[in-house]
Order: sequence, then structure tokens, then C-alpha cells
Amino acid sequence: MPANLTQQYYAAEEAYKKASTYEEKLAALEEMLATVPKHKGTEKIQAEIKKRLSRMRKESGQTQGSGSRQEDPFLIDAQGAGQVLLLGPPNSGKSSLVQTLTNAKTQVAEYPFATALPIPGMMKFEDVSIQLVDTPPYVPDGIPGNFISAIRNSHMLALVIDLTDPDCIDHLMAMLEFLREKRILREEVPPGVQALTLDKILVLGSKADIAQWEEMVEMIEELVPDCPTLVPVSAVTGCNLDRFRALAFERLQVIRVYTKRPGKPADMERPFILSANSTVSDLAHSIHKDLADSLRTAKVWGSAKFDGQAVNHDYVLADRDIVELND
Ligand SMILES: Nc1nc2c(ncn2[C@@H]2O[C@H](COP(=O)(O)OP(=O)(O)OP(=O)(O)O)[C@@H](O)[C@H]2O)c(=O)[nH]1
Ligand SMILES: [Mg+2]
Repeated sequence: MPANLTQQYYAAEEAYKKASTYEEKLAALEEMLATVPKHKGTEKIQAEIKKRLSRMRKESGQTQGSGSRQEDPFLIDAQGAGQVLLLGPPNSGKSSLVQTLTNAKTQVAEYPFATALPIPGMMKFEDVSIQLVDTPPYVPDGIPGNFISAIRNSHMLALVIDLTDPDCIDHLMAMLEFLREKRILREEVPPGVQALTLDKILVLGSKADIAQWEEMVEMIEELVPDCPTLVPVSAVTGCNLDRFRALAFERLQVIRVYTKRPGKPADMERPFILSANSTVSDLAHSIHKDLADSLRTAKVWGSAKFDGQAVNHDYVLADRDIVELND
């Protein structure tokens, strides 16, 4: 049977051949597996990719339970509504922003290279928390493999540039080029592949409290092709930090769902976070994997035509829906 491999598969195979690090090889193999057409004619190819993947994971110490994941300070498990990693050149203001927006104790300093390891913190937005990750500075050609993995694995990136730095446009363009070169930033992301599209990237123009930052914003918008959404911010005055919070939540594309028991008020304190377009069945599964099977009826307040409407298991939920599940 012919394999009928796609352009996307060939591109991933090419990336695999060119890869020079474990991290790049692993990412390319994962993409080969995700893009190989799934039918009888490709069974051998699929098995071969899986074999290589498992060998490569073993060699790079990424198998679950090996303990090395926990020991790598760059592998930070996402928490809350999603993980937004801050990436930017030395002294651009990453640690100041994470310190202002979260409870994390980051190292802020006048000198560059103050941050040596990533530090996570939780940023409040309405009734949810979004995880921010402060990172060591971005330097061209100086990013270790585990740092690249952390960038690839985050749900969103905030590229931090200092609006008072005359070279900030060059820094921004270099970071975008780096992300494209590493195939972390893509036009489209095939299912099962860890990569980001442009809407998952925000540019935080920092120090928007120092004279002439507006001119720099205009120049960036004029000179940077395909510039992701740019938000001028200040850790000193707090300018636009609320806008950043709201944009991060919107771009994470998640919904909040509150649950209730029959005859009881809903628990409005702790929403369940689901990806957009999740169904009643997905909600049940996220509460407990057995609940998805034992679920009988469900009622929805919010997006349903009327409050307390009985809905099917494949009903697509909306942000802030209240759901009653009966098993
Ligand atoms: N005026 C002003 N200064 C800021 C702002 N944010 C950061 N700074 C200053 O810029 C310098 C660098 O800030 P950091 O937050 O340490 O920068 P960083 O990007 O974490 O630096 P590295 O860890 O070296 O990569 C410090 O002196 C901060 O006080 C801001 O919004 N306004
Ligand atoms: Mg820092």
C-alpha cells in the first residue's frame, strides 16, 4: 500500500536530518509522528518513528519516572489557566514584571544577567491564575537545549523588550527569527506538535514610563513585519498591566466552568479550566476519568437557551457556564 506522505511530513523529516541537538531531534520526531498519515501503508514508518523516539527520550533522560525531569530547573509544570514564559534580552525588565504581577521573588538588578534560572509565579486575572515564568536573558546563540524546550513547552510567550533601548527592534527581530528557525513559531501547528502560532505571542514593551517610549512603539509597528500584538507596559507605574492580564487570558483560549450539585448553589470559588470548545463530557473527564463514563444527565446555566437546560454530553461549553452533572 502506498504511504502517501505529506509535505508536512517531509518538512519534519528534513528538520530531523538537520537537527544537531537531542531537543531538536526529539521535536522533529514528534512532528513526524504527528504528521505521518495514519493508515496501513505507514504502519512500519510509524513503528520506526516510535522506536527512535523512545530511544532518544531514554538517551536524553526524558523518560517519565527517571527523575531527571524534576531535577531540570527549566522544566516547570504549567499551573492555573496556562503558562506564559517571558523571554527577552538582558536588563529588559522581565524579572521586574514577574515580581510586580505575581507573588514570585525574582532577582531585579541594574546590571545584566541577574537572573540565572527560571522562576515561576502566579498572576491573578479575575477569578483565575495564570502562570508567568521569569527566565535568564535571551542571548543569540547562547540558549541551552533545556531552555529551548521550556520555550517550546509553554502555552504562550511574552517577548520583553526595553522601549528605551535603541537596539530593542533588533532584539525583537532576532527573537522572532530564532523562534521561527527552531520551528517554535509556525504559521500553523499540526495537532500533537508543540509549537506556537503568532497569536500566542505578545510583545511587552517595558519601561513605558521613561520619555520617548511612544516614538519607539511607532517605529516597531512600522519596521517589524508581522509584529505580534505589542503592549507598552511599566513595572513602575503599572501602565497597561491589566491589559496584559486580560490579553493573556484571552489568547490562552481557555474557559472557566463552575460546577454545582443538584439543589445546591454553584461553587463559584474554584472554576475548572478547560480548553475552548470543550464539551460536558470533557468537563466530567477532567473532574474524574470515571465520571465521563458514569455521567447520565447534565444541566447548564449561562450559554444554554434557558437556565438549567438539560444538555447532551457533546454540548460545547462557554466561558463562565455553570454545570450540574448527575451520575
Ligand atoms: N523605569 C523603569 N525601570 C525598569 C522597569 N522595569 C525594570 N526596570 C529596571 O531595569 C533594570 C533591569 O530590570 P530586570 O527586571 O532585572 O531585567 P531582566 O530582564 O530581568 O534582566 P536579566 O535578568 O539580566 O535578564 C533594573 O534596574 C530595573 O529597576 C520599568 O518598568 N521602568
Ligand atoms: Mg532577570
